[in-house]
Amino acid sequence: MPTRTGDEGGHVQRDTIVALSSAPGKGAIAIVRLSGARAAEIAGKIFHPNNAAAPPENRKLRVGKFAAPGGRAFDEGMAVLMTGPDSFTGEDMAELYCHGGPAVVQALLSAACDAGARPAAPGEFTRRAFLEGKIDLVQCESVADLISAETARAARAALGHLEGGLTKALEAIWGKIIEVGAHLEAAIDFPDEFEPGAGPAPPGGPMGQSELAGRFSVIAGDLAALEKTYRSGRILREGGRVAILGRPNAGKSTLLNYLLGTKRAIMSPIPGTTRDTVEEVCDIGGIPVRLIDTAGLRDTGDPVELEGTDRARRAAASADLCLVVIDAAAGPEEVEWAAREIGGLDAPVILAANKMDLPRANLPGENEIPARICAISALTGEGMDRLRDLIAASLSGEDGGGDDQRLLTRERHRDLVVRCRKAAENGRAALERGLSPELIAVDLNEGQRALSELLGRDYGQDLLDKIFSTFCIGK
Ligand SMILES: Nc1nc2c(ncn2[C@@H]2O[C@H](COP(=O)(O)OP(=O)(O)OP(=O)(O)O)[C@@H](O)[C@H]2O)c(=O)[nH]1
Ligand SMILES: [Mg+2]
Repeated sequence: MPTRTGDEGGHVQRDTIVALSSAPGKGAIAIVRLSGARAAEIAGKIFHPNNAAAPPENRKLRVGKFAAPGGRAFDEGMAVLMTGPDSFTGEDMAELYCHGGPAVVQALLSAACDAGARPAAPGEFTRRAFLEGKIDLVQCESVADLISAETARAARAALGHLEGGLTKALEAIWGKIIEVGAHLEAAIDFPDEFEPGAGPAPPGGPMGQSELAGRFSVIAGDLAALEKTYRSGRILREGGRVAILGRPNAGKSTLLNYLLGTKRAIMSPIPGTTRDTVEEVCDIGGIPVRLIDTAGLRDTGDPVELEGTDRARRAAASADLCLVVIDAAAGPEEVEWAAREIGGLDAPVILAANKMDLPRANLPGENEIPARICAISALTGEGMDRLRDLIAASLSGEDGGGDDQRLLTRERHRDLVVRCRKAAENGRAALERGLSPELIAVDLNEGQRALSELLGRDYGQDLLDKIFSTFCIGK
């Protein structure tokens, strides 16, 4: 593993930080954490174990009382010391378990500061874990993702990243880049064997030009495959936006309510009932889905309704998937409208042919509608399992269905993977143009830099500030 080139790294003595690590508000118990060289000393000043005669032991929970330095006890609870480097941050840490009321927590935080600690910045514990080399940057991000995961599947995916799933995939590519780099170095030293048409490399010698070009293609291909996972990875992390669109009275609000299992939106036989967008999150196939009910689309002179249809269009423009709902009993004009409407949408579309419970309902033919068609009744629930499966499949994408443990989940990941892939493609093109190994090494270095930044082997203060500023305090 290369050394990191950031400006904060290494095993330096940092000041000792303190924060509430459990959720704020009232609860049975709250957890306050300390990390830094003075963690044990500060904990010793504010926590007084009942069996004070016994010496403190690493990782052993003790019962006792909390008090400000030199002050009277304000709570009783438990505390544990965890010495570095085998702690989460890699530094000495203490965890204090007090009663979970705001007054007690505030008293404990103040006591810790009086004893010499400093309030932690957002994500500072995780930042220290990174700086101590306990986890890489992709794993740091997954800590935040695990905390904010809204479905069990999203949480499992974040845990997979924390356990190194994506890191392993990136390291495999890193290994291939290093190997190509070694051959390029050799080619710089033995230029004759690098000539076009020189044939396979002699044992121990540098690879020939075409073999190297092949290696660049493999690296670019691996990166392109990762790149394709970004849509499903982002959706699993942030949630997928699904806009429900259709003409007035098609049953959009009834469908929203059925999928949510609550009467969130007003439903009525009067066309034009929904005026504003109505958004709510639900779990579909383990994916957090933000369903957006919209106003029925029709030409109108009513300014309020017009604003509603504008909002519907905006919801469609920013959606990951559009659910176009038609009243399947309304005749061919409804199907023609849907076909025209779908033609103008950018996002993938599923056509929900609703009201299939009505005797005169007709399912449109595949040739009539340029989208997946699903027959449903939002009133009876018919076809809803299939609709959920289609929504989940569309949001997971072809490449997301396989392995949730190695998805690109953030724009930062995607941008750096694209940068690395382009460098590999440039390297291959340079080889094909017969450029010198020195010039090809420039592309390779660029690719290496992008991967280094992704894993946090090469970072600046600004990058860390940007990433950790989105964390909560206490993590
Ligand atoms: N028979 C039957 N009626 C339905 C079905 N879905 C909705 N309806 C009825 O259709 C009418 C309109 O339903 P809504 O859900 O309010 O329709 P909407 O598309 O939200 O309408 P707007 O908000 O006006 O755009 C209501 O009377 C619903 O009970 C269905 O699957 N079968
Ligand atoms: Mg409605």
